[in-house]
Amino acid sequence: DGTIYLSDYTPYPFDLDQVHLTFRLAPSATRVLARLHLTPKGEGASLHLDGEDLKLISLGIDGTALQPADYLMTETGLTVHAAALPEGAFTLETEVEIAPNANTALEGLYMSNGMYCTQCEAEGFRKITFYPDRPDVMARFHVRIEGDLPVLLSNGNAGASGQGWAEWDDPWPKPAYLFALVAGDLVATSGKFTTKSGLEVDLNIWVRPGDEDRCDFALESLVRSMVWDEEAYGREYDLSVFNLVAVDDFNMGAMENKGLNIFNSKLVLASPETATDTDYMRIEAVIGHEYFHNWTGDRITCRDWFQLCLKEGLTVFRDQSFTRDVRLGPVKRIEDAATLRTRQFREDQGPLAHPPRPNHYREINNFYTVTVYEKGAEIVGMLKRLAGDEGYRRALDLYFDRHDGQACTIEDWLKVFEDVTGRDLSQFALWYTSAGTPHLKVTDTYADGRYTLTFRQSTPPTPGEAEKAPRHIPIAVGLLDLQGREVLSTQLLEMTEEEQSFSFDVAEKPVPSILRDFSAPVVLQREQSPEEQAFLLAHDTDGFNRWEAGRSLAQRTLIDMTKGAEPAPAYLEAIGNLLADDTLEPAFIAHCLALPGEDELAQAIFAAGGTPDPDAIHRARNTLSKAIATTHEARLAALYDALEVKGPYSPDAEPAGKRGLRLACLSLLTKLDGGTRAKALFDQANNMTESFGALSILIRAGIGQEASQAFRNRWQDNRLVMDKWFMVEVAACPPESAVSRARELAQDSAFDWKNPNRFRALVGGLTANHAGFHAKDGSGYAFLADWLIKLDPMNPQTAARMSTSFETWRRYDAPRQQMIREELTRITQTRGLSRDLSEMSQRLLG
Ligand code: B3K
Ligand code: ZN
Repeated sequence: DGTIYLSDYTPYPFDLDQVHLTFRLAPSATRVLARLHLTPKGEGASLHLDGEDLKLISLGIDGTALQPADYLMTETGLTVHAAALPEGAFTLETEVEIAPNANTALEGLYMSNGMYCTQCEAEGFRKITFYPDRPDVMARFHVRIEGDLPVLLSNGNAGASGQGWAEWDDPWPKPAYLFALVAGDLVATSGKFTTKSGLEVDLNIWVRPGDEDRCDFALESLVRSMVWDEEAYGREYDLSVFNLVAVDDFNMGAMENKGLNIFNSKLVLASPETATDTDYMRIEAVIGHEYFHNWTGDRITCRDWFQLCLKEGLTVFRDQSFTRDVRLGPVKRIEDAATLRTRQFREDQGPLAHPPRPNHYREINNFYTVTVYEKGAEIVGMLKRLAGDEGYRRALDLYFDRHDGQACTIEDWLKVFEDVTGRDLSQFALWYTSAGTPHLKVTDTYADGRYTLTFRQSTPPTPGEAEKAPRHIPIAVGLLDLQGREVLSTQLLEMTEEEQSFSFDVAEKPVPSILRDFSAPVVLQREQSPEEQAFLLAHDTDGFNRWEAGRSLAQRTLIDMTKGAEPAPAYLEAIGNLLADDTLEPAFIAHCLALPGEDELAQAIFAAGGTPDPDAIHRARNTLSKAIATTHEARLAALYDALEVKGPYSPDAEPAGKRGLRLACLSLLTKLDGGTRAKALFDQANNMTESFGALSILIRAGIGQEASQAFRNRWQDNRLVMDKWFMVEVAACPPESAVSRARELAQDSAFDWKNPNRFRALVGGLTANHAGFHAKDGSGYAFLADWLIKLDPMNPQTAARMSTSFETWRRYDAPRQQMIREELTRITQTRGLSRDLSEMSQRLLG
């Protein structure tokens, strides 16, 4: 069935050192001429090149055309028989024709608003020319672009150019997935950077004319990233130019092509009026991420796609550390851990669970997942804890020394840590090769001055893995006395057995703070009273665990409320203490005030053996918010007034934290004031954070119509802001009208469903509305399935990605399960389904 297995890996039988490409651009008939300099590694191998949707114009070797009997062409590639190959090195010449303007999948060479651009990862280069399209074939690229457009870009350093043509040379060998080409009418915001060793680098952020006033922050972020990588990892940039281009039609966030990063425009363009604090933060993080790939991805790449998390997990870990260093540290850890738990634990809990390094796939694009990225980053974080800061730095230095210019595996990566620390990481390697989230049960005893913590680990089964071996789990622990003083500062316990105990000498029975800083991606299971949780929320010296205590308290309160309980007084009181504590960062308080999301609650209820009721969850959250507001109205109102940020907008962490907390207060106060404050803020706001924040709050309260209309009128010509509008209209809409609102908007003339951002805004807006998507009559499921089926022939990648909203189906009651299964079955039975969506829907059905 086309499944590809890790165990089938074999090296490519040819060396490819140089590649010459000439592009003659034309929207419906671009010609691509390729010359590949190949040297066989052994004898007798035939030459296989990947190629899809290519019209072959000519094919020759060393200047002589090949005859039909010399080769075989199929839907997926071209094989030149061994007998037709000369002995020793040779040059293969091909010319093909492709149609960028017909490329709606946005993979390969395609067009977006009159501009040519490429997306080659994972296997898009084979839609450009015949080539060994695999990451372990690394070559030096020389590119010539011919086209009647003012800006013509490719990887590496600029070569000769003239009217209507330009040449580019990339001195660094790279796999084809890092190739990029951009051609269009573009303008640059430019800067300069001098590396530590004195290399002068031109920096350019390229955008469509009209967007150039929203590029400054992207440029600043790039410079910050370059400085940070020199300081934190000793990594310098290695070309005389770094180009970054913003594109409106893009399947994902961004792409790390060597020297020519291509970005979804939503992750580049920002001005105070159009971008929120969260947008600014995302932009900085993703610019960092793609830039950091230059070393962890480009200079050292993956041997095969099973190793994807070698570059992605490490690079996410690097971008998270970057954000932590340049913004507010502890809050960033809370955000990253919370994302991991809501999204990656959810993946592990369902039919799509897979190891960070999978061992088989049908369509690799389906494996750009939270497990590969975010869990991959957690694994790097655990390695760092085990190796220590200094050991980690030495391991990374060795990794860069030993593997620069290579295509590597997870084994290579773990080996540098083994060599540097002298540890045996064979058990640790299970984090990469096995799926699932370990559950860690904790019990404690105290006797004769000895406090003992006992941990028992077990991992629920995942598809294809019934039995799970114990993992190597780093558990950071601290102990507090009853006054909240630390009697044991953070220690790292290393658990390797199924059950293990650790003892400490302490004068009185302490309160433990376990899994500090979220030291391992596991589910902690422990008996804890609401009083103990409230105590830790008030006193824990570890920022993450402090937040975590409040989170668990909120979660248990809400779950009890879905069964009819009243809001827990312990929780309401704890929130009051938090609001009164002016030693805390506003951003931290804001995170503590945010209730667990509806989907997260559904996940927790299911994990505890229950069946979530989406409407009851929605009601419980509303009721609890209202109870918080009523109990603490005066304090919230005072905070709301005190937190006003005056003066010109700055996206820095401090004012952003204040705005965040202020909006959290506003959201609660709106339960009581009929929207007076939110309407006033909406009218006065001079930045998108507050304008959009107020709008969302009004829509959520069911009183957003006027504001929504005004917002739309004001921003109808701004694509990125209109995406926000589509999203919030459905995501924040009261659940009972979510599906009808989504249907209405799908008919709206501004709903350009072929644009991935707009599609995700509307369809993703519905799936983000938990109780709306899970409407009892199944209309939410039908809406999603209809749109996936419609989008799939156009853009399989985005369709497949959006299908993951169905991954939670086993959580719900029998009628809902039945309806989702029917929708998934309808999808699998659709004729001509893409490999992407067909693999996903089959796996989803399980
Ligand atoms: N490496 C790209 C993702 C490519 C996705 C292909 N379907 C972006 C990133 O992780 O930096
Ligand atoms: Zn990446």
